[in-house]
Amino acid sequence: MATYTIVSSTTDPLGPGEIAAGGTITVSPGDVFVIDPSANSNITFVASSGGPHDFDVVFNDSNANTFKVITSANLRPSVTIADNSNLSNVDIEAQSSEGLTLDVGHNASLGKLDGSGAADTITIGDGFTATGDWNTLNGADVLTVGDNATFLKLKTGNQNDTVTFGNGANFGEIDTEGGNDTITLGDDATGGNIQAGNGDDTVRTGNRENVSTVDGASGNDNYTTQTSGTNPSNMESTSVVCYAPAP
Ligand SMILES: [Ca+2]
Ligand SMILES: [Ca+2]
Ligand SMILES: [Ca+2]
Repeated sequence: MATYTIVSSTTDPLGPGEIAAGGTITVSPGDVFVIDPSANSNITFVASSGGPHDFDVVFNDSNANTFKVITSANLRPSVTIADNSNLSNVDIEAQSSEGLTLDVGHNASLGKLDGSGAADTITIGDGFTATGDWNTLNGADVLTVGDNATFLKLKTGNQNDTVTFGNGANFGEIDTEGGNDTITLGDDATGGNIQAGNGDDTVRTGNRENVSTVDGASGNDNYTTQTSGTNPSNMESTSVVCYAPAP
C-alpha cells in the first residue's frame, strides 16, 4: 500500500514516488495513484497476484492531454475527480475490472467511460459534461448525477440499474437495456431518447420535459411525468402528476 504520482512519460529523472505515464503499473491492495496534470499517455493498471484488489486513482486537477486510464482484471478501482477538473480528453476503461466506484465533484468533465461488468457506483456533482459515450455494462449499476449535466449516449447494460439526474439534464440517449431499471430525471430534462429496454422499468420526469422519445420496450413499465402532452411508447402505466399552484 503506497501513494504514487503519475507524471509525464518523458519525466527524467523521476522523483520519489513518481511513475511515468505510458506503461503498465502493477497494483497492490490499497495503492493510491494521483494523476498529475502532466500525465500524457495511456495508463494501464494490472493486479499483482490474487485480488480483486481495491485501489484508488485520484485526479485533483484538470489535465489537457489525451489518454486512457485502463484498469484490468482482479482490480476494483475507486476513481475520484475533484471539483472543476476538466478531463474532456481522458477516457476510463474499466470493463475488465470487478466493480468501479467513481466520485466526481462539481463542474468537472470526462471523456468516454466503460464501467466494469460488475456493479458500478457512480456519483457526480452539478455541472458535469461527458464528452464521450458512457456504458456501465453488466451488473446492477447506480449512476447519480447532479443538476445541469450533459451526456451524449449513456447505456447501463443488463441487470437492475438505477439512473438519477437532477434538474436540467441534457443528453443524446439514455438506454438502460435489460433488467428492471429505474430512470429518474428532474425538471427541464432535454434529450433525444429514453430507452428503458427489456424488464419492468420505471421512468420518471419532472416539469418541462423535452425528450423526443420515451420507450419502455418490453416488460411491465411505468412512466410518471409532471409534463403534460408527452407521448411515450410501450408504457403499461402512465401518469401525469400535476401539482396545484401554491395558494
Ligand atoms: Ca448494468
Ligand atoms: Ca457495470
Ligand atoms: Ca430495462
